[in-house]
Amino acid sequence: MSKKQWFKDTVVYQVYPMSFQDSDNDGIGDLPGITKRLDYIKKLGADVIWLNPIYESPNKDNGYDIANYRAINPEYGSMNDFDDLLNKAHQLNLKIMMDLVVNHTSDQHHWFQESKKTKDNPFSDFYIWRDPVDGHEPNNWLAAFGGSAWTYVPERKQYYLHLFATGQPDLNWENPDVRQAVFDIERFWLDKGVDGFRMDVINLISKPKGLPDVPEPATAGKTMDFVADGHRLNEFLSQMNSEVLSKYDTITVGEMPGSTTEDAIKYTGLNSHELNMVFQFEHVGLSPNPDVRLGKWNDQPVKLTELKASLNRWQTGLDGKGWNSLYWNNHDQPRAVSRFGNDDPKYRVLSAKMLATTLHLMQGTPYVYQGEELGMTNAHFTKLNQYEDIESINFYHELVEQEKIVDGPTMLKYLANISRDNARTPMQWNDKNNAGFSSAKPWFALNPNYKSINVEDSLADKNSVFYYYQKLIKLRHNNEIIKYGSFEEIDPDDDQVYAYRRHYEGKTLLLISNFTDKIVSRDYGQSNASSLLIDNYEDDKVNELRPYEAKAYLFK
Ligand code: TEU
Repeated sequence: MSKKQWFKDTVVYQVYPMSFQDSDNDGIGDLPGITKRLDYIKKLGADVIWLNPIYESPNKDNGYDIANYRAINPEYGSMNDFDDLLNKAHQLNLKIMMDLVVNHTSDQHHWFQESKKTKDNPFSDFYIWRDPVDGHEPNNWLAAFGGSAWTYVPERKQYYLHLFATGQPDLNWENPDVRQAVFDIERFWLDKGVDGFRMDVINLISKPKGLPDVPEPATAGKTMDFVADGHRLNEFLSQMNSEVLSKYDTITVGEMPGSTTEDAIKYTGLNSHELNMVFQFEHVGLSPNPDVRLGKWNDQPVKLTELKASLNRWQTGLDGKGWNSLYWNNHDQPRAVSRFGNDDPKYRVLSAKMLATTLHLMQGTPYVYQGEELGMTNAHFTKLNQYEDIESINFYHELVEQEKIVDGPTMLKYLANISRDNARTPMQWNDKNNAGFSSAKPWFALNPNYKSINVEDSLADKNSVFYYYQKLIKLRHNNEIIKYGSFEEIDPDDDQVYAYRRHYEGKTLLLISNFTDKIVSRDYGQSNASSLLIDNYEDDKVNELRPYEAKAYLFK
């Protein structure tokens, strides 16, 4: 494997700094807190740490609105704290991946502060400004966090585009000065020794020519799909790669809402020289509400056959042509065991291990979101004032109070099922005060189940989800067939069991996962296997699959 391809051998651990570990007792996670916990991440076996944004920000979208790309948010610490974290991580042979948010900045960034003043200053064309059309917004695009994607600025007598919050103006990537400014930001962090970037909604940076309306009825989801994977995206990513990324030994992943496998092959293809891999959204966008105006806000479970069809499409679609990221959850998604498994105490551990086995034996680079390795669950909030996320709150007000599309109790059920807040409750380190996250009142509510789901208890239990993840990561590190094997789907229509094979250099790996709480039996020839690689029941009844049982076999 060439030096440049080490991303195929790695497992990434995602840290949401605000909720990971507080060290200065202000109730907010910080960089020294992460440094203090590096040994824990190393013990899990991860190779890379993805840090959600830690830059100076007014935090209208928890750091995804950056006001200064070269300064650390004081709530997280200083640049010296960052340098200390980076050095200690490297001493432990852990790489650091930063979150690069360059589709938009904060409206408090000095570029925007200048841009909005006049039409003829050096930053006037750094953003996407348009004249009113018949006294209204330039088109019918809607923003991902509610309302129009346009906001009027009287000083300029123009609207500016923001695909997300009004405080997140979209950068104008058509402007070569914007691209060079972004490349300089990347060089700043890469020259400090950072090992790569997760690029936030990077497939939105090339806007469609003329910014035409989306087909009515416009929705936020349709707007994002309409803008995604624009006509100059490959050009911009190729320029970024040739001018910056190719000069360093980096790992890069592009967050690409709406991208297809065909798109992903263009960005991550073996000869594409753009990015290493993408975060696609198909499998986490399943079971949307039948009413398109409600988008993702739904409480229906994901159908296994649809989940299999989606993941299998990406496995077979990129096999030998590109590279997948593998993830069940992150800071934008509900907790995996609640969404795809079963967080009833009777089945939580088993189904968390089953989900991990199913994902980690696929082809691609696995991402573990903080707490996923404990089997942390959704928060199961019941009241609106328990929510913090701009997306949750904005859509409650828009869909319940303004547009009256859904009633309050129903929307609260949808939020409990799928809001981003589910992923942002503080990390659960122990069963003591504030779960060991902080000695001050945490910025966001703890999940009360920290009393029974926490790191300390997990490390003391050899059958914990933590040690199971550790085993899976070790299996990946030590088995080429897991890293590089091809993918063969089995029985796509089976709505109880997920099974697939991997093939590499004459060997075959067989994965069989029972996604139900029933005992089922399946025979894929596992009795002829040369060895059992892993089983979340620790013993094997061969053709019988107990509730949420997952196992993998090797055939030599
Ligand atoms: O998310 C992009 C994105 O598409 C998500 O907002 C997703 O569509 C939504 O959360 C689904 O409900 C990235 C970041 O991961 C997210 O945290 C930011 O809020 C967003 O971009 C804007 O920067």
